[in-house]
Amino acid sequence: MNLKLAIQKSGRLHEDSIKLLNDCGIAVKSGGNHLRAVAENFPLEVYFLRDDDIPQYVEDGVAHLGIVGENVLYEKGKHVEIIEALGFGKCRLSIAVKKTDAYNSSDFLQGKRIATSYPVLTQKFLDKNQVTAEIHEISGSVELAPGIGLADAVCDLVSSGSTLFMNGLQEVQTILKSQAVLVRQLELDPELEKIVSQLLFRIRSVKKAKNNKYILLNAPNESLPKIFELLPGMKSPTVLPLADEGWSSVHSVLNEDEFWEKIEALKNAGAQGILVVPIEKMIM
Ligand code: PRT
Ligand code: ZN
Repeated sequence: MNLKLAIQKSGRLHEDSIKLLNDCGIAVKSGGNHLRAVAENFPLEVYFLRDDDIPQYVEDGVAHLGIVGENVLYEKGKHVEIIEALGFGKCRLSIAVKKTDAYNSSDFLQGKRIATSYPVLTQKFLDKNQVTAEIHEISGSVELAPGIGLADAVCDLVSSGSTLFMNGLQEVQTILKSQAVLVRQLELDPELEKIVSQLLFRIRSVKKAKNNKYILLNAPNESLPKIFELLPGMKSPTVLPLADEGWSSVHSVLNEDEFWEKIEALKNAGAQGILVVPIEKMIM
């Protein structure tokens, strides 16, 4: 029995989705013109679809799992369960107005026309802020709408912000922060549940490895207590004596978030010859 996973056929989430599977040791070839690919070494079939269709396919059980942006997922409002945030495809859904407009609060939008591909999320935002505005649903190039007089504001996805900027718009309020997530059908056959657990275990190991670095350093023995305090490691750091009397080599794992702070503190505590190495997998 194969687990069926739906991913984007082409577009911003496609490559990262394939890469995630490959990092998990699952060999799947990128879409091309195929609708479906079977993994060579894991009980998985991958379906290549428009991202907008993925929530529905997973709700219906045509696919058991899907990788999709939270923006699409919440807009579609389908009954699926998020099982893991994947850390790629990060963006935000934001309100933007003309650069020359003074926007102080959502009251600015009262009675205005807002162009968006996300009518449901936009309406929810307006309702929450008790604003009545006219929503114009358009499927692409939303950022052009104010310039051609079709709308006064937009509600659109932003990552770097350069698209808004180039179209004379300013981002004024974020209504949703989004990233790609792994979703599943609510009810699954026990045999498929097992495969989901295996896949999830691999995904989490890959994610953890990405967020951590392996670190090796040398230090005089008298600095070791201070250095141990700075190093959480997986359990406790590995310490090996150096050929140089009175010196040790310390090996540990550092989290990406606190990486530079810790390196600075380790240097101040007496660490020398610090080596930092990427980790491929972390099995906890
Ligand atoms: O064909 P299909 O329907 O599958 O694809 P699509 O065209 O609907 O989606 P696609 O490939 O554009 O995006 C897929 C998903 O990527 C989105 O649903 C988001 O979850 C995520 N994502 C991340 C983004 C962006 N970043 C992003 N920047 N989706 C769109 N954009 C747009 C943005 O709106 C702007 O127009 O990219 C443009 C560049 O953004 P800036 O801010 O960097 O200029
Ligand atoms: Zn789409």
